[in-house]
Amino acid sequence: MSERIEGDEYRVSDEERARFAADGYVHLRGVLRDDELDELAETYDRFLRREIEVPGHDYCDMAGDYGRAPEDFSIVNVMVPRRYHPAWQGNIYERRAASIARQLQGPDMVLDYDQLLAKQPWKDDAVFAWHQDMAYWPDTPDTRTATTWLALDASTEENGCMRFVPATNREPALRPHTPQFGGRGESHALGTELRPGDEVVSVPIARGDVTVHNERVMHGSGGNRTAGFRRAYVVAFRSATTVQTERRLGFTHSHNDEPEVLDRVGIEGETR
Ligand SMILES: O=C(O)CCC(=O)C(=O)O
Repeated sequence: MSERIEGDEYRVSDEERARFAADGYVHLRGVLRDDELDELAETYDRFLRREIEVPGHDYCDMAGDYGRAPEDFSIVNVMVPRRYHPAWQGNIYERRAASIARQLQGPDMVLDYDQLLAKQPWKDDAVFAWHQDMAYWPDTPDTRTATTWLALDASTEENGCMRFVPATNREPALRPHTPQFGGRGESHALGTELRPGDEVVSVPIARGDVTVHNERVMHGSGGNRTAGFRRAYVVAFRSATTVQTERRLGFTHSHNDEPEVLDRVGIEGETR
């Protein structure tokens, strides 16, 4: 059991804080206990069985276009699940992740959005394209972000764990991103290319561990070559003023946001 946990708090060490600042991501062990994970997984699986209704493009495949039939999805993506299942708001993961975000990025971090990313078994194409999260979002003066990625199943090389290119967060400009499966009306996924010399680090993590990444580090993940699901639960924190600005622009991270709002971000070749 993690001695780092005290109620809603998870204690991040100075070394982990330094690693997050330098590399753009960090692996934190033992953030949720087994009983806490079991309870979250029960609701998670209700989303996967579609017992909790998720409208429009907030239930989609991140490895294909919006035309794919749900039974063929490779990466089941549920956007903003706490909106569709309000009982999740304020759950233990949100509270502990908030304590982590504040230690990594400052006391003004607030929850911006949540997301479920479940790779179906035996899906070679359950590949999350290389990207920097900021390419998906409107430009704002303060971009600080802590995105916590919780493994509900052990996340391995074989089932498609997260991969990072350390220190890309310190490059002077975002890399150019392009839509992966047609325009913004046809799919949500954006991607960018590895460059010669990029060092790729795979980060397998245990059930109950999290990785935390910032808005600029380049990351992605490979297919699922196992008989089991790879279930991840993401909660992202940004500064209160940034979240206010996003909402003023009509940007909520829902894939059902107005098309003209989504069109303003993630444009081919755009750099910031
Ligand atoms: O779950 C994955 O493989 C990718 C997740 C991701 O890109 C993100 O949370 O920003």
